[in-house]
Amino acid sequence: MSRKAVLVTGAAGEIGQALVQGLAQTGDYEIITSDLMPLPESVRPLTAEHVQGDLVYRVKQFYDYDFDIIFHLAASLSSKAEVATEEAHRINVEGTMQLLMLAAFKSERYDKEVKFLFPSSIAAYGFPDLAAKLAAGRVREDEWNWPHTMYGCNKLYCEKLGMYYSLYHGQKHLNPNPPRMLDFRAIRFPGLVSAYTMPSGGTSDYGPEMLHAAARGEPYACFVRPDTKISFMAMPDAIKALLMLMNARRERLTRMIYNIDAFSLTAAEFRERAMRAFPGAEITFDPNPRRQGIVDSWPEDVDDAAARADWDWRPDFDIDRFFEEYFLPEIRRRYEK
Ligand code: AKB
Repeated sequence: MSRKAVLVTGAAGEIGQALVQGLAQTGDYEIITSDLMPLPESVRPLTAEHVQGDLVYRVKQFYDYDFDIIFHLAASLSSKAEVATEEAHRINVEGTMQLLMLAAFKSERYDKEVKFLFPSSIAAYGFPDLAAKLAAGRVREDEWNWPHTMYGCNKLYCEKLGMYYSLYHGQKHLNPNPPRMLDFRAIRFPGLVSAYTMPSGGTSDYGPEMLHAAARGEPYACFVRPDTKISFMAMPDAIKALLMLMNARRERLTRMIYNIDAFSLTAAEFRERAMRAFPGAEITFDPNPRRQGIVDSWPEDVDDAAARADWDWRPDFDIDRFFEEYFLPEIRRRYEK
């Protein structure tokens, strides 16, 4: 069986590196990557080609390739996007639009539904104030879609663009014999934590930053209050979810945008777990009002019933398994070296 051609943008980022490894393990894909940065040596041998540069200007180059699947991960994350809003809009929206146009063109031209996998975010939600967040509890996909950040607005809008290109582009669905349209699928990710890589530019970064600092024996001042609570997930579960959604049968999917959930915890609980594992750790709290405001607008927890029903989503790592079976053994091994 010939291998499917997959494009992974943002491949040098946290999700990108882990996804390339996950795809490569299956042996079923020819992996082409792109990123502003060179690919780290740990993943370079797993790919057929890496295109380095700004996606918005590089996308034309990809019209020569025959992709079956596109994972569009390149993005400017929430904290960074808030200080460079115009640039974030260009990267997050223009980059996505260019790739959607490419996928739409390929789908129609070659009469195949190019799959377009998009990592959206809990940043697509937005509560007017903390009281509303606490009262809401677990939110469903169509609730509270009022993001407070440029990044959240970009993600929500790109979800809509993906749906448009999948269903209505050029109003072609009204043709008697409509052409093939691309197959858009998105996951709203919570904060992700990897034992191998560090996030940069996000606002959920306090979780992984705190744990990595504690493991390295460095002091850490957490930029949100101890009571701040949002959902988090182990990176291997995030990759599992992307691969599961990629493989899900289209007839089973009742929506294009899915929440997924693993565990929620407060910053104080993160600290408690870090102190238990690394008793000498120095972790203090020094909230930054802007970053605090962003996390206060995100849900404490999300309802992932649709993902569970439609494509059998279940995380492997709840909070205990995350610490005991994934993060702590891996990070100890890493920093002991
Ligand atoms: C961020 O903090 O911006 C991201 C996210 C939650 O999408 N990690």
